[in-house]
Amino acid sequence: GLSDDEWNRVLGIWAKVEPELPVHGQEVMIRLFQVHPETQERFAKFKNLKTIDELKSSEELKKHGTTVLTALGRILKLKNNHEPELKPLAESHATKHKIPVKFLEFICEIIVKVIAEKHPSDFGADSQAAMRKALELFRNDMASKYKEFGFQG
Ligand code: BLA
Repeated sequence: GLSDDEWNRVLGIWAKVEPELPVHGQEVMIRLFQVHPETQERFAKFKNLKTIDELKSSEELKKHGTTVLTALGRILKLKNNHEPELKPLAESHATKHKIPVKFLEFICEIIVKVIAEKHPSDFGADSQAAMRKALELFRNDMASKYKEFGFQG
């Protein structure tokens, strides 16, 4: 688990992300699709967006980015007690969307990078390390729930 200091760092930077959640979410999704194009194929509603301009002007993509970061924020705020919030998410991702753990790794790394770019003076090495640890906890628990739902991930 994370220490109190680590959780304070995670929730401290999250408080700076939250006022502009849609902007961060949109950037995360666009970056994910650019760096790992195979992830875009998983979205029936986004796979036809070809250019960066199309991605940027999609209100639906911005909305999805907001959904992602809103769910993640709720999970982070529950610290180590995220199981009730995680379970339905793991279920949909295991049985409906079928998203490999590898893709969760991709998006988590991009989330750290986007926050680092947007908040250079508030997200130093120790805070980045704490966030990586929190996201690893999230992924590991998603992976073990995946198995309970019969998806090897
Ligand atoms: C949908 N993803 C969702 C939903 C939530 C999240 C809350 C809507 C409710 C549901 O279907 O359960 C949450 N998505 C997240 C979180 C992360 C995220 C917390 O990416 C990351 C921290 N889901 C993934 C990844 C992909 C993904 C890595 O975690 C793709 C590479 C796909 N999520 C995905 C898809 C949907 C979805 C395809 C359905 C989208 C739709 O058609 O509405």
